[in-house]
Amino acid sequence: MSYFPNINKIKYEGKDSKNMLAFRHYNPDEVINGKTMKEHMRFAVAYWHTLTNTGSDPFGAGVNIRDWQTEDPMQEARNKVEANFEMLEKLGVDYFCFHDLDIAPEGNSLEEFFKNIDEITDLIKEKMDKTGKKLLWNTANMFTNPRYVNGAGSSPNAHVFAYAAAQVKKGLDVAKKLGAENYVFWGGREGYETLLNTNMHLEQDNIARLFQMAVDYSKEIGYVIPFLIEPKPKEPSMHQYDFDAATAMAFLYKYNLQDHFKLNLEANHATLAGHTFQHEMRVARTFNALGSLDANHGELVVGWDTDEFPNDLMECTLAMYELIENGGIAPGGINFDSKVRRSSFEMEDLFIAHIAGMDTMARSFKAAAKLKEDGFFDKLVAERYESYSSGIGKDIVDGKANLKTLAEYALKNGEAKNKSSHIEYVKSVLNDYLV
Ligand code: XLS
Ligand code: NI
Ligand code: NI
Repeated sequence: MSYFPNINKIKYEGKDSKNMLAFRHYNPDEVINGKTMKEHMRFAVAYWHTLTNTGSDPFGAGVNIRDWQTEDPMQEARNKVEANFEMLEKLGVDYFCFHDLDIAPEGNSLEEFFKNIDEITDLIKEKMDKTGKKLLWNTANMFTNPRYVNGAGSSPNAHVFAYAAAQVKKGLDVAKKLGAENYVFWGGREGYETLLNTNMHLEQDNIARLFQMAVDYSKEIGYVIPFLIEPKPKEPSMHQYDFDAATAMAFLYKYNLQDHFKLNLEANHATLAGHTFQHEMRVARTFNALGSLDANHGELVVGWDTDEFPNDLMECTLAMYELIENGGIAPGGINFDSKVRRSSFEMEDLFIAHIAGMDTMARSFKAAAKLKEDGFFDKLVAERYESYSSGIGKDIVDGKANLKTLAEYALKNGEAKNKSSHIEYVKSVLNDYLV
């Protein structure tokens, strides 16, 4: 059974190709700095946007043509497994990611949900064994079901907390069964709608308790992989507790979870928080906590989590530079938490959009590698902080200075002189790397 009978394995045809179903920039076998592009990028397909999303929005019904949809939810779930592996195979992408709810219907009880998950993960495992495709991460959807109206780990209702715990436990069992390389927590409803009736202290303590239970359980079942928090400032909550990378790190340190958790950073969540993707990655790197990436792009004019396929070369190049500085992204990857626009409703748009996203990331990676090779930023930074490599600056960095010695220095040496950064020129030359 094929869902894309007219699409063959996507090939690299070079930048002059006019074929929408070919890579123009992403050549999986191209070697840069001793590794293939495929090894650098570790691309993943997001199950929810690709196989589950219907294209509905708050003002309109679903529009996407998806041949795997049927009346019987379990049959549809099986169909989606077929379609997922066909896409991975034809795109030449090695990884995928899912929420429990993306792969299996909930049925009428938790028991039935778990039974459905068991059946579908058996099928997924069979396919993985056959194709060598891998699970970058899985997660539990603890935001769609009405029970999570007030949150999951942060719910004021302990019975709901227990449900969340059950889903996380199952999620970790599934991670072990399928050899997931990471496990993600995105807390869409782990926040508040209003502080008027909220016990913020208890809610945050409880989220940390749930995380600690996950750490404990992963040790118990002998399957220890990086846990990843995915920060987002808001939407659907008015305020989400893991607002951004810095807030998430403060949380992890407060609850002594920093050794078990890293961050899964999403471009669109960064801009929702009033940051850039580059900023979020840089903050994570300063904590040695860059775990994985959700690649997408937010339409700033619209202002919500539009989850567009990456298309902004500057944004992605600066992000790929952080990735290179991080020494790569493994065991994380670049997951396309991206969905086709509502007007791109045909089946083959799923391919066209992934190809475009992969091309954008590949171009950006190459530009970033060149920036690194040329020492573009390294030179700028070295020059800018030069005063710390000798004399009084070196004393400060080495911990040999104090307020008295510095006051003496300042009194003796007169007014400090600053240098212009010529930043306009820097940005102009940076643009040259993008084309
Ligand atoms: C939503 C999030 C979500 C996570 C996984 O905004 O990006 O899709 O990646 O729960
Ligand atoms: Ni995401
Ligand atoms: Ni998102």
